[in-house]
Amino acid sequence: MADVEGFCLKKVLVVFESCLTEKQEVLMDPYIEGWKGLVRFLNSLGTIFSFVSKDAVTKIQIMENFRSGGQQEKYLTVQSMVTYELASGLVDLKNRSEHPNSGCRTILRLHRALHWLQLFLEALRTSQEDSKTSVLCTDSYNASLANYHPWIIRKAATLAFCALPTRNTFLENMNLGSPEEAVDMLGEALPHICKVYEITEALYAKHKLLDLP
Ligand code: 1PW
Repeated sequence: MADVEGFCLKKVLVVFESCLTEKQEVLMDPYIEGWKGLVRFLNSLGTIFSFVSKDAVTKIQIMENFRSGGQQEKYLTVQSMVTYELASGLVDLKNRSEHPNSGCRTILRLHRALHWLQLFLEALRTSQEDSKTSVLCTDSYNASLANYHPWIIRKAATLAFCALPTRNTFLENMNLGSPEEAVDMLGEALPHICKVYEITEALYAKHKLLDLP
């Protein structure tokens, strides 16, 4: 299943399954690991996507620093991070000033991007063979992440999507076997990403963190 670079999207997607604890908390380390895999996937789509992955890399690095820093145990789960950062006044709630790179706002950005990925892969999974990936990707982007991006980023992102390969090439690039096998795997793996997304969304909604600057 792995190609020469050892990339396999299935491995990436199953990592998100291991994010959830019995108490339905989201573990930070596999979340970060899953994102690193998504970045490898993005980079495999061509250099045109490097501007997209670059920001994700920066944000992954911020979270890794928390996980190796002095307060690392506070960042064991997304839940413990929210509790700790809010209780310690480490989150800029109105304007980005004293704590420009809090864990809460950084995870929020990745969380929104994960929603886009989820919508896109779901659209890909359920699309007809002759569907255009650029259209599926643009539609899912416009329905999610685009709402948080300024015009210039929306423009650049939409341009990059035009370079996406055809649906079948795209599915084959995932190294999951035939396009049909790739579609089956997505059907199995996407619910795990959805679950992680929903739990994070509910947590952020509960603490009114969905609009962090
Ligand atoms: C093929 C489908 C792949 C979906 C993977 C998702 C990766 C998403 C990264 C999008 C990044 C676009 C350029 C960066 C924009 C940032 O300004 C923005 N970051 C995100 C992740 O949306 C907001 O971060 P900021 O500027 O508030 O620190």
